[in-house]
Amino acid sequence: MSQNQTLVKPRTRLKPKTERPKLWKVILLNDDYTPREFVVQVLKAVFRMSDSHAYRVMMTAHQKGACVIAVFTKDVAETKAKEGTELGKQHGYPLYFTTEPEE
Ligand code: TYC
Repeated sequence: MSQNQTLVKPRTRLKPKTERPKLWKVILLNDDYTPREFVVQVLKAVFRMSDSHAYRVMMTAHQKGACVIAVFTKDVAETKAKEGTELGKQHGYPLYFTTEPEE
């Protein structure tokens, strides 16, 4: 066999492909007591939504019982859900944000 023949050997991957971190949904739950306008203010403050987007999200939760707001990494999702829920609590409202992993 020739000495300088280049052998191209398919190499099995040593470095595992980096998996994307799973994303978590932040979900707004409806309740009977929190004023609509307050929900809109919280959505704007915590999730940086425009007035019209916040209003649509609030109305979806109001009519359907819940509305997915956005997806974030686990840490960010939990922090934002806590911030929103805490703002409601500070004003005596049962406003509640929860999180769940995306499939
Ligand atoms: N249902 C509330 C009301 O009628 C308004 C509301 C909307 C509260 C969405 C929570 O996630 C919510 N005052």
